[in-house]
Amino acid sequence: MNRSDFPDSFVWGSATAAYQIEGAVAEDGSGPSIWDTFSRVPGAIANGHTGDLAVDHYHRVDEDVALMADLGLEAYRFSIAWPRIQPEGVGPGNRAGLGFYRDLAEKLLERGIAPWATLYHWDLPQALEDRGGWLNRDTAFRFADYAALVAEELGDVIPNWITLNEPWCSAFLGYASGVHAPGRRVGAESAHAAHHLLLGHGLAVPAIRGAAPAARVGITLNLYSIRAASDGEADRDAARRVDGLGNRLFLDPVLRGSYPEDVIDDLGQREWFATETAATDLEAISAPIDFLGINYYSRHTVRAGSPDEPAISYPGSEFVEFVDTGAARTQMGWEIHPDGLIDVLEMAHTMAPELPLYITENGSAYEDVVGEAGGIDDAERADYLRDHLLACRTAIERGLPLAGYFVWSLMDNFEWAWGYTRRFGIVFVDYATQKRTPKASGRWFSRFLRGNG
Ligand code: IFM
Repeated sequence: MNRSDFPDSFVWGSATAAYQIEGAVAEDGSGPSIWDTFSRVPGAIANGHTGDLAVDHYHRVDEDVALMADLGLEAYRFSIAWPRIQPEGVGPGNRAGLGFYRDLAEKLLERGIAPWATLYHWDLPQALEDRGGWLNRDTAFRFADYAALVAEELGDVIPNWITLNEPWCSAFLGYASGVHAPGRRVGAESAHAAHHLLLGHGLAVPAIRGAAPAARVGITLNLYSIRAASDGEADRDAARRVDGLGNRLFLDPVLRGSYPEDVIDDLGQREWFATETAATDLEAISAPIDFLGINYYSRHTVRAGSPDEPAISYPGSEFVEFVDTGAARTQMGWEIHPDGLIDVLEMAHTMAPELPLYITENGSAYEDVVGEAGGIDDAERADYLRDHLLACRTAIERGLPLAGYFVWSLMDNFEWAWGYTRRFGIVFVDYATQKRTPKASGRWFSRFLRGNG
């Protein structure tokens, strides 16, 4: 496989998110986010880790942009911390926060690296959570205001905009299982959070375009390849449920302007969605987008579980079990299945045949070992990347409109509930010194990008 197997216009980059790398959570007028609060809840995060310092990117922008340039990256997907811009989630933009992202974008452009900004990667201003967070419909409107403000200020230096990252996680990890901020467990009502997130996305799309007419705007969904463990009816129904809650509950409204009725029924939320999702909401949610971002990591094989023993704490899928197929897994326990990347591209393409698709995240956590000479020989991560790039190439050969690929992640960082115990970077970070060292996977990717893969 060579880079020249891909179209010249193919976008090659890496991705990060604000709370995971920036640190400086209380600097220059930034307000608290739900992750600042949640990371202080005893037992919420491995080892009591927080994003207070993270990998200190806020103070190391020059070094980090130089690192990207050295690796040969041509695009960088980062997220903008809403509480840096609006410390209380409303009101005028904080000049220092806006200045930080302007500086970052300008430095990227100077190095020929295209900025891709995500407006919401999970760090809701705590002040908005205090008013109900994503369970409160008003948060969607506050998000659109924030999106317009940022696009107005930074639209001249940021060409590509992603409204939300993985709204499934915000809704169901945040408000159902409670393993992510804000750590609430409201059962099936967590679907209301999903709806308000999607409404926020739909309102933000025209708001961004109004403020920055040249902007390309999309959303990023985490999609899974799902299959039933057997042909039996109960297992197929389990697959339908997991595919419904994980994939279709987000793809359908964004791309088709409707909710999957079976999922709404599984959730027992028909009445709420009948009132709340007036035609106008779905019309807003399905605002035409310029691309769809897909984060792909793994495949799920599922079967029906016992009604006496709920296995998954997600509403409507309580009696579904994940099956261990025996396939290799990463340190996260996620099955490695590169062809699933093609499945999720096909899924989206079937619904929106004209829409360009980007893999906005793909990567793996492994226990990295620093060798005697200081190098990190992460052959498994390099294999993971290579195998998923091969899947990307196959997808393109099959005519799927895949237009770019972003590795998760540029460097090791705060992996949410796992704290710093899981490393996804192609660049190793020594958390004691903040020294960055490209791993073998990063050096391989760099050679690949330079045409010597
Ligand atoms: O670290 C996360 C990222 O923030 C969102 N997508 C999945 C990654 C790995 O868990």
